[in-house]
Amino acid sequence: MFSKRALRSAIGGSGAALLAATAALIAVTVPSAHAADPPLRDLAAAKGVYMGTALTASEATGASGPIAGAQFGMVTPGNEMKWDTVEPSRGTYNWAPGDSIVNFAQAHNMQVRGHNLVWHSQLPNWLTSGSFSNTELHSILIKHVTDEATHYKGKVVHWDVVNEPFNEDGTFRQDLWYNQLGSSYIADAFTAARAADPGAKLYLNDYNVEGTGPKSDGMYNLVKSLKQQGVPIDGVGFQAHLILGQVPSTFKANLQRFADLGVDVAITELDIRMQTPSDAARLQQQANDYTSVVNACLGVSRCVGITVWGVSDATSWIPGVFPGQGAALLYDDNYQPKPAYTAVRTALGGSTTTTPPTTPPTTPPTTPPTTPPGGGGCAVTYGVNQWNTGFTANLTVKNNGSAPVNGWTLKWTFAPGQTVTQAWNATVTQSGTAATATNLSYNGTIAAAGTVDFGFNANWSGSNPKPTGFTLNGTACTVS
Ligand code: 9MR
Repeated sequence: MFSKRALRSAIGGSGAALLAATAALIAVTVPSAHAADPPLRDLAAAKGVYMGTALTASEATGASGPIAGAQFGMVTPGNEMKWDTVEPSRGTYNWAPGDSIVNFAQAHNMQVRGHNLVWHSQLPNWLTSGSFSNTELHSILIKHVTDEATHYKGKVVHWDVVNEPFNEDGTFRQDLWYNQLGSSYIADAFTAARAADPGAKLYLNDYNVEGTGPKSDGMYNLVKSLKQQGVPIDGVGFQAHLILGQVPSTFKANLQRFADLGVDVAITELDIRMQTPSDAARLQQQANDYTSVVNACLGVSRCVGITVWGVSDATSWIPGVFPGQGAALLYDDNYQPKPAYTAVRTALGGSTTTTPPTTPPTTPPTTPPTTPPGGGGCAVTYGVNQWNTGFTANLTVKNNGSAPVNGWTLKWTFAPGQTVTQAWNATVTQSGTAATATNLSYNGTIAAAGTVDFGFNANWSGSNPKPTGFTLNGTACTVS
């Protein structure tokens, strides 16, 4: 059957079809050393994780933009959803910067990690110098969380609800929130975020918590207690602003112990800084370090993805904060991929030797229905690309009705020997020859006369005919 990771259906993985199709092609005709590798986002999706990047609005319109759109399936706004940008004066919201990142994401078929709702930093002056009573501060906090999560409802898949609440010794940071409201501000923020956007996964996020130690222990104890209290926390983000040669050896075990509390884990702000200028030895060490981080995530089934904190060394935050250090990302100052890029690609199952395409297509080609049936019902187009004993299927499901379909389940019957191994843009389960695909959170609506695409990889034996008996929410579909 399926691994848990495969059943997570490759978040952001619409391009996995391209990967699989490319892999199929390679297997038959093309020497792999010369094949253009799929982008990181597709390699990650094929592993059941996402690969993301931070992006500021100015980076999105600059040289980082095309790389981000091509290589990454998730985007975190670098600054555009922080309090000082979003609510520069009390009760007045400035959504345009954050919206621009959402629009960029949608234009590039990426998902969005919202960052962040509550933090001690990048707060507007009216808030930090307002001398509010505890009661008033609490209501300001809840209103901000509610209004921002509501504005981005359905557009943000993960929220960093509370960012960086810990001191290095694992005690709570003495910031505006803790000092006036006590640690209960954390639970209250999660509860408000869940009420505003029940569909978003809610994360606690911090740095220097990647390996076990006092700070990580503090976070562990908090997550355990939040879970015990029934506070709606779904995930823990490990920022991973790391130093060359210092990837904690306990990273994977630490991720696993949090996952064992019943939360997802994610690497949310990865960069690995070094003394600059870089040299070949440092870049190789960095490549090894990136490999270790990717492997730590891939080794934990509840690790859902990895976000690097920016595309290029040219615009990274690091030299401004750590003078003399930098070169921490996957692309150099000239936007060229570094050994670390190749290392990440290899760790995600890509090739070790090829030069990545700079602007690969991000959306797999889809085949529209060739014989649209009249009237209501549905039409399935089933495209297959097969080799030896495996195949990739890309399905387009058309709603021929005059009303939207909200939430969809497509069922069909395989031939004996056809077994799905991995799906994208849907959750696919199988019992014998009976298969069921259901929508993910972001593609549950099929407009009237609209379509939805998903796909899967599978094995076959004997013969590999087109499956039969397709039904959409119980209504029979034509198939072509
Ligand atoms: O990348 C962000 C940078 O542009 C800002 O100047 C900086 C200001 O605090 O915040 C950076 O992002 C931080 C993130 O929001 C939280 N974790 C640490 C990141 C690096 O400082």
